[in-house]
Amino acid sequence: MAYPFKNIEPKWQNYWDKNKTFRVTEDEKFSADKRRYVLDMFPYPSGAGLHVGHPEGYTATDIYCRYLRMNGYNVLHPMGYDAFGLPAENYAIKTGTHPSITTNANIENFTRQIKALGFSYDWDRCVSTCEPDYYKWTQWIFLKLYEKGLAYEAETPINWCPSCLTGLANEEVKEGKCERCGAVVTHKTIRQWILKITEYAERLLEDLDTLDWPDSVKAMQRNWIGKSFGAEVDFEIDGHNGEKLTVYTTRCDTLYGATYMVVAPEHPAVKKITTAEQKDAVEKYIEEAAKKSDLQRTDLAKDKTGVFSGSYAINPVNGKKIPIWIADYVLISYGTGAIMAVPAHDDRDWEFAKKFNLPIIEVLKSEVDVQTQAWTQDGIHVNSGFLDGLNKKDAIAKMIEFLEEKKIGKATVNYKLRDWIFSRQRYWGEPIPLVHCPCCGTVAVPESELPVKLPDVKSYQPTGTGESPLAAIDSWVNCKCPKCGKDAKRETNTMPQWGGSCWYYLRYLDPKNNNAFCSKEAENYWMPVDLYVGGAEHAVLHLLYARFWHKVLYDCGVVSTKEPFQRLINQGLITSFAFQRKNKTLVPTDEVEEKDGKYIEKATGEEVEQIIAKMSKSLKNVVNPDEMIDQYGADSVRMYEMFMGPLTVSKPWNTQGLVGINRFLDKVWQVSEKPMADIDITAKIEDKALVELRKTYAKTVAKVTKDTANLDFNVAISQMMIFINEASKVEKMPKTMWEGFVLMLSPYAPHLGEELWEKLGHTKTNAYEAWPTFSEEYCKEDTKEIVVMINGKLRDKFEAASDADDETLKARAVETEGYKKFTEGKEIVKVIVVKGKMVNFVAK
Ligand code: ANZ
Ligand code: ZN
Repeated sequence: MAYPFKNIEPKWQNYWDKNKTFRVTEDEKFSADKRRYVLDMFPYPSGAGLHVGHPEGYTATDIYCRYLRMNGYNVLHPMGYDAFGLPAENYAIKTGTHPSITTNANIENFTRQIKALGFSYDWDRCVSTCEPDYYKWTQWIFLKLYEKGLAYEAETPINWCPSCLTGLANEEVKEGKCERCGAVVTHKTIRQWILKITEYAERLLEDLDTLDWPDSVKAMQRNWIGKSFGAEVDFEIDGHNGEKLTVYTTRCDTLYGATYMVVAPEHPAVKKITTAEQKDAVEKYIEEAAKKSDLQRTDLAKDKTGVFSGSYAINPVNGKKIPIWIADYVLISYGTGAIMAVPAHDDRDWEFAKKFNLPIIEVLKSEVDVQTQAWTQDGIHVNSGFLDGLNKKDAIAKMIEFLEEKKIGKATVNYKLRDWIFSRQRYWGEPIPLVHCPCCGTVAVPESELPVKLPDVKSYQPTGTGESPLAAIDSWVNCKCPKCGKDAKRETNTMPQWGGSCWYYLRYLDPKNNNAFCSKEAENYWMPVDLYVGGAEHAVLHLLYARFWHKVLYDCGVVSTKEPFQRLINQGLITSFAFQRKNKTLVPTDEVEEKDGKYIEKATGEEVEQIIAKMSKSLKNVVNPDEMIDQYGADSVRMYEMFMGPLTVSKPWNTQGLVGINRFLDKVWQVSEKPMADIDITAKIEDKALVELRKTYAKTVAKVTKDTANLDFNVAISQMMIFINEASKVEKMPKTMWEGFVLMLSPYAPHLGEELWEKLGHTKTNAYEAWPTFSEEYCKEDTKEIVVMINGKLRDKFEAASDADDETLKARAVETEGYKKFTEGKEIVKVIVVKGKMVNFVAK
């Protein structure tokens, strides 16, 4: 018999909604160690609706939160929407529909879908980043950054997407292409608002050590911040009256092997060092380089290009004249924008030297011939004057000492991290709350005038000139200067989507507060986030930006923790099956049929191979959660996603597996239809099947408890399946045992859990019932009946392993009802344990 999930699920969803079962407050009854903040990465409400990837992380946190509540924790578990962003705006451009209309419709759809999965969110705390009473505080935080000098305006060449017509952050450029639309990113020089994240580079790096995060994510952040220890070395330009060019190098030990120098095409010294004969060639080269992205320029695989400047520099250690080249594999934005090239020991320099026939001099004893290949590993220095005989580490130290003493260089640290280009020339984002006044310059909008609301516009089309569509609305742009009252103009740039998502976890703490982004009390009560679960794609962008803002807020004294997210877990990607032909091209799933265990492409009759791939519209292998819920129920979908494998690994969707889970829940339902018996499961039991079941139950309690706490949900589910198999065999079900099982099942399949709990005669939600416990003693094969005596009288009995030690027996005895009843108000003066027989208490 199938269980009636179609009735059960809406019933309990309504119950939770109506009773606000999961509303949570800053209740002082819970001590600090009994409070938990468990956070999901909030979704962007796209028109496509929820993806099966969303419920994976959301179910995991939901199970964990439900488990925590049943273990006496006060749990904050909120949900909201990252609602600004380009898709809604692009849709507005096409259709004229205001982005807030599409966004709100999408939010409604997402909310319906999320609620249909039975997650235990406190919906009263739901936030949406595009609401004025939310972005008021995003703007407020921006002003904090501005006041602290961490937001500045600059005319700089930025990454520019020629298709989205907007500037992009470095983090939004993937392999030289726009992360959103795939267009090749170019450079454009426009007025920008930039956040000084570089000022926090060291702290962002150091504090990673304090976090319980996946090593891979920490490594990605470390690489992104890219701290490197090196030296700056001054090279005199030959024939320029002692004028110098400074290079940055991490290998100053190789100075004797520097056979040429390279400056970036944008380097300010280029004009000065370019000789008349080389002028035309240099100018042409610079023009070409400007068209390329940084990645195209530095990629090792790319053909090296460059041009000789006509000038020479003097190598400060040996006085040799070396040519100065201009080449785009040196970036203006890193170090000093100039390098000393050591082709014998650096791959890029080697490629370049080979191409342009520059000398290659070995300065570390190499295991390869440096004329045919660079040697980049350690070695003993040769041809290096006072460094000869030293290894790399010692040679670097000695060289730095030399440079500093001669005042021609110094040890320095560099970071790859660049300041964060924070303005976007688009409509659907938070207006940057600044005013430009002809008298006072840039003026912050006073807090009392926040939020600076987004005005309605007629055309959402980006201007392409580097101005946002807001610039066209005179009535909005023209304003009075908050300082002097004269005519002024509003800043028309908006913030990137990251702005709103940088701090949403703080707004959940106190979402309706009109006087502050959140109250100090709420912040103190909940922060930091104890567990944050989301996709690995946010390893750098969102997680780095949020950490940065959090640290700024910490410095402002408005948050109490240095880091926002103490523990982070990335859920694995849910993939899907797809098919490929012999030539490796892919076939959409609906063009393939199964015949005799083989997959055949319908049109050609050829056999194709089943593979695992990302879900994609074009392959027609996207799984729609709505359909799955409709066919198998939300509890099945939740449990299946947890049963697919460990939370953090990538796993392919297979609807057959979902069917299996659905059958398991049917079996649970069938067990619940058995007669429930009042059997004391801690006493001696004769029925063999029941003794076996008790053993399994003890093991199930132990395993499900441990596995749920450790987020090993797939293993916990396996154990529950074992229990249900055993339970199917008995005639009557001991009621207390069934209650325990139902409670353990409830975080996983909450609708069914509530229904079974009600069937057992309970009248209110089981969400706050105590998590079951049961002695592991019952797992043991060989048990004895132990009697509990109080002052010589038999008061209770329990089962224990025949080899259980005195301490275990004592502990078990004091848990019995008989003990509790007959020792109440008395003092135990003596305990006598007879192994395998009895525990006798002398009470006064
Ligand atoms: C000489 C040298 C010899 C170098 C050698 C390396 C190996 P990281 O570790 O990433 O900081 N470099 C410096 N500034 C650069 C720029 N603006 N654009 C491109 N390359 C630049 O890399 C530092 C090394 O990258 C520096 O050390 C420099 O090359 C190069 F056997 O100097 B080295
Ligand atoms: Zn003014």
